[in-house]
Amino acid sequence: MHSGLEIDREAIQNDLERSADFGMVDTDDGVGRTVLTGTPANFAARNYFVDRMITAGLNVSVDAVGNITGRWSPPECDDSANAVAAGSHLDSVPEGGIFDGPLGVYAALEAVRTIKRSDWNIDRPIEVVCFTGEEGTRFSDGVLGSSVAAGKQSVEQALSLSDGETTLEEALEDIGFQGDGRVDASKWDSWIELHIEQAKLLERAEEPVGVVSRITGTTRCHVRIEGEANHAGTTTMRDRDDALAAASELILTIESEAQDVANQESSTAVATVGSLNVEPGATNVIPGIVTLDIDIRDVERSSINRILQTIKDACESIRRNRGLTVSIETPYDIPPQPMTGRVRDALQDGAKRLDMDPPTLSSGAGHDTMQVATVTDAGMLFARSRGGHSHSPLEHTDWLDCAFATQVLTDALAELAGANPAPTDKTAINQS
Ligand code: HGY
Ligand code: MN
Ligand code: MN
Repeated sequence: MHSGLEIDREAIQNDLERSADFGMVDTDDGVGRTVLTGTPANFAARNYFVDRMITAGLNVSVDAVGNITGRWSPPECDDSANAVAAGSHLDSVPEGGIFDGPLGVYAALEAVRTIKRSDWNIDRPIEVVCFTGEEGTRFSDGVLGSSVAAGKQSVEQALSLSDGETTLEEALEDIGFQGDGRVDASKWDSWIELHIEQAKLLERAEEPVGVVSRITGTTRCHVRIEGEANHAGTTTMRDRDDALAAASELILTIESEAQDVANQESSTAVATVGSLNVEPGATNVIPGIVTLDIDIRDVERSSINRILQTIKDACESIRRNRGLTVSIETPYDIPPQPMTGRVRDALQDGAKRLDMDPPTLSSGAGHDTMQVATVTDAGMLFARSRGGHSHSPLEHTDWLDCAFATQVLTDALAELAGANPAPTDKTAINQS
């Protein structure tokens, strides 16, 4: 590590343990957190983060979709230069873990605190960022704040998103985090996100950290199948238009196609029917309407296209063979995203200064970085996940691994910000 840039391990652990208090839920699997965008738990998590950034002397701002930025631009740096940014998200899935998101946010803050208290100068400002609604469990399909920061959707479009009762704008107003303007990721020099791996590769390799080469593409389909609700006892089998039986055909076709693609073309191809809704949903009524949501992913675009085509063909055969009405939309379609060499190199340099030689690996999970990487140089660092668990209270990353990863992030950020040892005759520049 750059000498004099040792992080404070306790500080990052304290921040993460405190962050875990917000939206804490007790489950059979242990203690998790539920922090959905715009809820009181989200308010508490955001507020604590803002307090910690103010305490660290950063200049805090909140944009119109609730993205939070803490900026450090010390006197000796060029305030007009494009900033180096780092961060992640503070929202969670229901009963999620305490590291998915907060690790990246608080590691970025600790990195700035470390450089700030050191004898190093930086050439570029550094910004610590928390994006709104990465998980998409309440509004949109995910990566919400970063999609606005990357110009993928307008502030107006985002604010009008609704959970069926409340718009994002109202939810953010409720918690006092509906600010002004827009974080513009294209203005950054570069971006790094530290995140838990949420898989088992680093654990199997006995490595604490890994450098991400590319992030999977994700396409989500919403399918609606309309049959005819009818009496389960008096409707003969040949007189039925059973929407759930038709959906079951589709679901098994999706599974077998994804298995074929994974076996034949790309082992990282996956497809999941994550939600299914049956109407009217009574035991003695033939299902009239079924809606299902499908999540298709791979680091190869060709795999996603092949699975998507099979889904469309299967919908067509349900129309033709069963005479049902089938509609399919793909409102969420993010291509696979390679990470930038310059940022990957800075992360590898940081790890090498700690005598580590981290593996490179692709990400099967989606992240805010896949949006940011479309408009600036971007990279990700993974920290080992115990048992690969995530999106559950079983999610855990050892504190030493959190420290290692935060140290690598700090070194990489320092490198990208042009950190250099302050001249020894440094006047008493007010660093606060
Ligand atoms: O769904 C994802 O891949 C991410 O964890 N939100
Ligand atoms: Mn997640
Ligand atoms: Mn995440």
